[in-house]
Amino acid sequence: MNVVTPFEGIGASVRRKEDLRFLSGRGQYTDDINRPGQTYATILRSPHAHARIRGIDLAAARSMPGVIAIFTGEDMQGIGGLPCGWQIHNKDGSPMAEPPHPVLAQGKVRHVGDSVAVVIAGTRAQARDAAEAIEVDYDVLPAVASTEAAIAAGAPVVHDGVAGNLCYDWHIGDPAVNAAAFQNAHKVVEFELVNNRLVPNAMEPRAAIGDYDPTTGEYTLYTTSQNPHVIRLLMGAFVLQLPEHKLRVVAPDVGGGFGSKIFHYAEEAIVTWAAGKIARPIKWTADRTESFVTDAHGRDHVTKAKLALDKDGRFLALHVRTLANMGAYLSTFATSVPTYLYATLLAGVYTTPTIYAEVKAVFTNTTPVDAYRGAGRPEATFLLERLVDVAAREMGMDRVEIRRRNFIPADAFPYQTPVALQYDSGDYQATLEMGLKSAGWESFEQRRAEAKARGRLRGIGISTYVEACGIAPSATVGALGARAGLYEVGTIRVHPTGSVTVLTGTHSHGQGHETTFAQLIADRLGVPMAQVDIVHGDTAKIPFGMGTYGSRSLPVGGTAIVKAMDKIVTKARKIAAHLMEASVEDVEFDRGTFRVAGTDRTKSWGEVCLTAYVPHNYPIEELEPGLEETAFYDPKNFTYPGGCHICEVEIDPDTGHVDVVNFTAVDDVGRVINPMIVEGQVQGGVCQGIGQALLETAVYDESGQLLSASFMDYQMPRANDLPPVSVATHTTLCTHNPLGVKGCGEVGAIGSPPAVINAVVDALKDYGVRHIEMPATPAKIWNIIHGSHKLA
Ligand code: MCN
Repeated sequence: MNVVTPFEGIGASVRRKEDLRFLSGRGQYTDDINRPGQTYATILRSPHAHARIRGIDLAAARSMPGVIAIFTGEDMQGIGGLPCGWQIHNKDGSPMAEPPHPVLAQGKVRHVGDSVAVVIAGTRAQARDAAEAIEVDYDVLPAVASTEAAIAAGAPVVHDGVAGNLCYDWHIGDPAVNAAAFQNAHKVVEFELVNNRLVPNAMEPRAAIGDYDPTTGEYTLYTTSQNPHVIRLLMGAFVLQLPEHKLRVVAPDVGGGFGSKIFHYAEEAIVTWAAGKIARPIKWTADRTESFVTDAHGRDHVTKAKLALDKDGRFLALHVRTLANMGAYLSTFATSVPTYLYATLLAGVYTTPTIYAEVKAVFTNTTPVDAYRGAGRPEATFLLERLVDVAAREMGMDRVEIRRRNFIPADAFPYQTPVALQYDSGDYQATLEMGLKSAGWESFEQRRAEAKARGRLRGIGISTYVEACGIAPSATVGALGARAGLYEVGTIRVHPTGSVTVLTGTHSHGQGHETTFAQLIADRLGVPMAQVDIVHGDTAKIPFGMGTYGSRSLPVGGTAIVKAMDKIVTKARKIAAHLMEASVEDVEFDRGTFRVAGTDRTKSWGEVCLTAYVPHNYPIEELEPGLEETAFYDPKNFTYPGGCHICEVEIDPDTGHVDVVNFTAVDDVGRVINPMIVEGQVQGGVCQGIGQALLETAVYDESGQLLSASFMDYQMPRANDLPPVSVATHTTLCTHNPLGVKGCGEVGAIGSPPAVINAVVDALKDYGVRHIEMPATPAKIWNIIHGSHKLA
């Protein structure tokens, strides 16, 4: 029992424990759950982007077969709106505009897909049929869909009382210092770009089941969430105003989230509230089209930037103006994305002495926009890494050399950036050199020439990045406007036979926590992984938790588990000392064995655990029986993964199609717990980055219709779009958590898009291309090649 063989601890590429369940079809997703007496809900959604509701006629729908109840916004008038979790302040110190976000529309709809009514019936088909029979009298209003149009004079107003559709006008940095630095520049490179809007598209669409027990007054919500405790907090405190002990939120297996399942969505509140009204369980499951128009979208920035350089190519100053689209309502964490997750990352891996960034967030008649894998950090990285490439070209410098010249040196950590963050560790030069070697950078021109001989255009692109994750110190985020703490919770329950149950406040929906967290236990306590269960996703079982996003689960949730283990070991050593009649100071513990230092007197983990629960001959006055401990951990800082991504592409000039032929990622994610899982996480993120760079984009027409609202029109990456992704790690330890770990869940999506576009621009260098907006579709590229220029 005590000897862990083969090695399953930190650093072992152990296969994922959870995969047996998933691969054998035994996963338990929300839609797999059925409650006795269950009914089905369909949400009637607005077909218009902006309209006043003159009236809703429910008569025909009410008489349809199987209909149990229909509710509209009028029925939910006493219910609170969906809250925004982060308050931003304007430049002048005034708070942002925070218009209400009703659960069901109150008199007006503001985006296609806005929820108008809920129909509850005996079957899903009956609910759908009845929803179609509802007559809504809409007074259609002019809509505004594009980010830039939202602040143009005379634009339709999304929310009465929000002038100019401006949610906030925020800034960071000292504008005067910044302006002065531009005066001394040898060269100023100006650049504009769009960060394209993405639709998340997790494999499992969102779903929710509301249940109510009239005998106890308890509500249960089963939901596809990344953070059940946060949903309970927001829904209980703000929307339904229920005491938390009467509300249980269960997030069972979840088929991917990528950020889109962090937020508290209307449907969760609707089914929970309505279950109380009809005293029967209600299930709602989104179809794919519904997901396209209701899952919070990602990115959608329009940016103007300028970079000042001295004659040697050293960065003197960066100035950034960004417009960020919030969509029609403020989704839970939307406001923090273009501010504290974007603008604070604009130093990147460089020593730029002064940075000034101004961010205006605007409302439009589109689906709300919020965090999507990387959230803010991909937008910052894309801007910087494109800008650096453009600057290199315009300075006549080598793309690698300009980066080397401006890197924060490895001996400069901790490094205070001019945009608030203090990076604790990193070695950007080392990851760059590893990346160049692994990608065969030096021999690239030969490959370009060979490709040219075959009539293909070959290019190579590089991106060097840093990101901030492991979110975050509660005091810091609280001072910046977060309305929640961002600590994490871990409970270790050691059973009498020595097996272990871990309760964690994070949620695994593809990240492999059931494996890597069990590895932490195996490594420290010496308990084989097969005897360790990781429990997550149920507010009735886990004391509390802030959930999974911002690659925080290992750095924050994993550390809470380590802290709980510290407490377990402290108590277990006391028990061992008692058993061995030794002083506790003399008892050492190493992976399952307690030993009196310098002797051969030992006690096994199993003996000590049994004694804790069978306390015969036990100093019961001094030591409570049992072996279970809980720890809350609030980190001192973010963690700062960084690295180098290199992409190689070939373009077919006849079609404009881009083949990604090679992708190299070298990432510093601190100490690696499970190299295989880290590799998978990086590869998954890189696939999403390639999707953003080459394929995906949400297209709205002027009236606010989402034209790309199905897989026919929104191009997700498929296997043949993706190259083999070579992943390597280079470790600098995080200095403020005991494991030395940094998050890895988003790095792939953060580093990759600029590497891809830099490669595409490089492949097209003979055509005078300065920039190409994402996605770099065949049509855009064909037009570049066959427009004013011909293939050389
Ligand atoms: N890990 C490790 N060693 C490290 C860092 C991490 O072994 N140095 C392991 C962790 O123990 C964990 C996994 O890698 O098993 C990811 O850890 P972490 O970086 O802490 O990220 P989170 O678990 O908090 O996951 C969140 C992150 C985010 S923000 C998005 S978005 C995302 C992602 O993870 N969504 C995903 N990866 C995803 N993967 C899948 N399959 N599905 C999603 O929805």
